Amino acid sequence: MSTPATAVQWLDVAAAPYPFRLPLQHTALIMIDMQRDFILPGGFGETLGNDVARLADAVKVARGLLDWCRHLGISVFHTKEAHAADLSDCPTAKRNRGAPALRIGDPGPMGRILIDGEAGSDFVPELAPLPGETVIVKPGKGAFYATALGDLLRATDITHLLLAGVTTEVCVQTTMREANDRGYECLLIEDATESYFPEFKAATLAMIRAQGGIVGWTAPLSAFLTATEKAPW
Ligand code: C5J
Repeated sequence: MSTPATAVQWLDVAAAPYPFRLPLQHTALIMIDMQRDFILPGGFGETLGNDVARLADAVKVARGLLDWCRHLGISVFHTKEAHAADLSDCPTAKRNRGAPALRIGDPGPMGRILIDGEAGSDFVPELAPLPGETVIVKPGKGAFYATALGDLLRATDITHLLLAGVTTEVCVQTTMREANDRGYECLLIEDATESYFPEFKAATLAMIRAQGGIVGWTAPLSAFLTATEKAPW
């Protein structure tokens, strides 16, 4: 059955702590920091001492989510954590934190670490943005801090967000909390996000959906796919 251009199409996703209802035309996917610097050897994640291989499965699931959102016409935003070449947007505290093998801005195997425009800061090829999709370059962990994301979502009447990306307890959780405080209804796709630390991922998912969904909802990609298959339109 064809749908009038103005009719909102609703999806009911089996989620925790209870079903998540989203209006397709007012929903955006926020794909967070699927960059070589976090996912591939030689990048920022590995210089911090992490096993980046843990993220590979989430990249595959995120690709499925991305394909499905594109198919449904859901707006797609890709974020990347990256800094200006002169580091003017990188707080000294961030650069100096810890004892990494390479710091932000240092030359690494994929170019300067976490610098916008360098190969390492770019997206992994399977999750590269398509023309027309928005790329948000962010200097912090949250995608709303010091970016135009909030203005762009407001301008396009987005009320609901699907979230995916890396890492679960850092940039994904920070962004979801920022979005929740701004009044967005947020669903984190559980298997399209990953952490270098399995226990941190589990704790983040539990925190998000605790207390009646104090930060939002979580569901596996399969639940989102099933919801679209069951949709009456
Ligand atoms: C981190 C991120 N982990 N994208 N960034 O430093 O989660």
